[in-house]
Amino acid sequence: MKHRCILTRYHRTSFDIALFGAASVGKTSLVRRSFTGEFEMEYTPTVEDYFSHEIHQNNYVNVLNATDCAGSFQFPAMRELTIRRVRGIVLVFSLDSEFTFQELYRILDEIISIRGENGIPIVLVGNKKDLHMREVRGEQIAELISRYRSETFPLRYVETSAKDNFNVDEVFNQLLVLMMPQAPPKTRKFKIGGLKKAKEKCNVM
Ligand SMILES: Nc1nc2c(ncn2[C@@H]2O[C@H](COP(=O)(O)OP(=O)(O)OP(=O)(O)O)[C@@H](O)[C@H]2O)c(=O)[nH]1
Ligand SMILES: [Mg+2]
Repeated sequence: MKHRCILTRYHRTSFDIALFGAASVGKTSLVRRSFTGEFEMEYTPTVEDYFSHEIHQNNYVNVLNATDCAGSFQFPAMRELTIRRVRGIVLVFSLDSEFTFQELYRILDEIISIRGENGIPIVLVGNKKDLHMREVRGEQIAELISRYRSETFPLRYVETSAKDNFNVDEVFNQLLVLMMPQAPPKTRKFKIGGLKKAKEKCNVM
């Protein structure tokens, strides 16, 4: 009798990403909502926090290691280190606050000055869509995108509500798509379940 083993191989790739944006725009709420399914109405300012999440697609496992940064500009050295280290950035403003949108210019200028010609993929997020109190016009967003989007700084835009769980996973999926072409460094193949699991998958012919 012939035994033919079908081993399920998974390609596992890790991506370090970071969330930036003004205070209280919903960075923590977005990453929590997408990674754990939870949402808190109560506001607790972040100093720096870390979240990890696996996205499974066929035989691929993409691990997102997210650094959730402080909204205030109190920690420039920490921020610079994070911008140098990560492979993708989620940049959040609140659709009901013109001030939080204007802050993006400052953050984008900083990202560009630090990353230089190496560039980095960015997903721009207009959050709190559920509030229906829009202070930021579509033309303003289009203007910012056309000013900063380039081959080295690919940029996509998503409108979300962390509260209503609207479009939240889309943010991280879009960032993955932008990061994919430069994937390899941390890619490795592995077999789930070790020998026992592999034996269970043997087809007897
Ligand atoms: N209505 C509404 N409220 C939201 C939404 N997302 C977040 N919030 C609320 O906005 C407040 C701030 O949310 P956080 O996620 O803590 O904001 P943050 O950007 O992490 O703030 P910092 O950590 O201070 O930078 C909290 O009270 C959240 O409940 C949303 O989509 N809609
Ligand atoms: Mg936070």
